[in-house]
Formats: sequence, C-alpha cells, structure tokens
Amino acid sequence: METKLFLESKAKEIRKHTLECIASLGVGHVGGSLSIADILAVLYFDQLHIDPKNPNLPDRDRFVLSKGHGGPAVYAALALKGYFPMELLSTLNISNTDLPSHTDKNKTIGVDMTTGSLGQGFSAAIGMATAAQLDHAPFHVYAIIGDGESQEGQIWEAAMFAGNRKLDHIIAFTDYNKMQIDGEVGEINDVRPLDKKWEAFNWHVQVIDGHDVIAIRNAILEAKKVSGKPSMIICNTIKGKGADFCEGQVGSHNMPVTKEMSQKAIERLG
Ligand SMILES: Cc1ncc(C[n+]2csc(CCOP(=O)(O)OP(=O)(O)O)c2C)c(N)n1
Ligand SMILES: [Mg+2]
Repeated sequence: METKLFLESKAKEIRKHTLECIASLGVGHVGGSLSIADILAVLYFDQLHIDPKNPNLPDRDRFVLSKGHGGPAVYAALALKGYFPMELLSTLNISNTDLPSHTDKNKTIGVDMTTGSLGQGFSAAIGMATAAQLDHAPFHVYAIIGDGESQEGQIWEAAMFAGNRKLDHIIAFTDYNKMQIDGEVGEINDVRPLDKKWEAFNWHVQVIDGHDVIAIRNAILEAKKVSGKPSMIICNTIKGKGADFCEGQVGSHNMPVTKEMSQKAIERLG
C-alpha cells in the first residue's frame, strides 16, 4: 500500500482505539490524545527503530510523551504495534492497571519515560539524547511536548542545554493545538513566536501541518540529516481532531466520553 494511505489508516486506527480506550473508563484526555494521533502513526509505523518482541533493545529509538496526559493515544499505538493485547486498552486508569491515564514506564511495556508533570519528560528525553551522543550510540530520541506545556520554564532550560550541546540525536515535536487545560494558549500565556524561540535556542526548526502524515514523515527525514543541532518540528494541530463531539473545543481536554459517543465518532471516522 502507498505510504500515505498506509499511515493514514494507522492514524485512523489509533484514533478509533483511543476513543474506545477512553470510553471504557467513561472520561479522559480525549482532545490532547487525538491531536497527536498522526505523529504517533508516523513514528510507530514508519520511523521508530523498535521491536515489540524485544522492548528493551539497548539501541532502540526512544519515545517520550512529555505531555503524558495523551497516554491513551500511545497505548493505542503500542497495542496496534503488538506490545500487548488490544483487550488491555479497556483497563485504562482502573485500579492496579498497567495503563494509567498518564504514561508510566514502570507500568507499561514499551513506554520509555514516566510523565505527567509537564516539562519534566522533555528534560528526561534530552538526558537520553545526551547519553546517545556521549556513547556514540545510533539511536534517536523522539519527544512530544504540548504548547501549553511550553509555558514551563523547564522546557527552555532543557532546550538551552540541547542547543549548547549540539544534541542531534533528539527530534522533538510541539503539538501546537493552540489550547491548554482551560483556555486558549494565546490568551492565557502566549508562546508565540514558537519558531523564533526554538531557533534562538540553536535548534533546527520546521513548521508543518501536524495532521499530514507525509509532511510529518518528510520533516523527520530532514531532521535525521541535520548534524550539530537538535530538531524541533512544530506541528499545527487541532485539539480533538477526528471526533466531531469535541474537535477544536477547549472542553475536549478531559471530558466524559460515553460508549455511544465513541461509537458514533468511530463510525464517522469511517
Ligand atoms: C507541572 C504541571 N502543571 C499542571 C498540570 C496540569 N495539566 C495537565 S494537562 C495541562 C494542559 C497542558 O496543555 P498542553 O500542553 O497544550 O496540552 P494539550 O492539552 O493541548 O494536550 C495542565 C495544565 C500538570 N500536569 N503538570
Ligand atoms: Mg495544547
């Protein structure tokens, strides 16, 4: 199958299973999970050098979801990739689950970093990329941060370090959906101009449509060729993308999702 169609079908599957996963609990971070589905499809089904049968492979690529509340979308990708049975997706955030609402490397096979406290996961990713550079290791570290998360001081501390160290093993994405927990990023504490900020911290910067799988793929391929600079791919996205009951709505951040809502949204996805 053509790459574009294949990756779009994977993104659709990630969206469907994310919706089912959240609906099994009845509430969850649906908006920020759906906005990263296309990035995850390209990473997990085209770019990441990983092996679900050997999840601790020393030279595997690492992936850190710094905006850890998007866990359900990562779980959908991991299940589709074969890390664990699909049935596990219906155990989201219940007592003693392996799938907590925020990604946790001590609980979920295939998760490389425990996240949820915004800003911290990105520093861990930069630490992994530093190790890769020092060890002359072949792997890349991929990370997704949020635009609201980009208000955290810790993001810029890590960004400055990575730029100064010329860490070309890190390829980061900003999920630039223009919304955070309780409003629009531009109104609460504007992060613009994001591209100029990252450039000023000595990062290689690209700005793309974060729902265009080929644009995402091409941006990663370009980032892999960059030497002596970390890479930031700013992805223009839409919160809740693909589920019409919440697409483009601030209220999609963490909301009730019934099985009926999820089923209807899945049918519309086609
Ligand atoms: C240090 C910290 N402060 C506050 C929160 C609560 N919180 C969880 S998600 C969120 C909004 C994040 O916005 P953004 O990064 O834009 O992610 P999106 O909602 O778009 O997925 C906040 C404030 C947190 N998890 N960590
Ligand atoms: Mg956001």
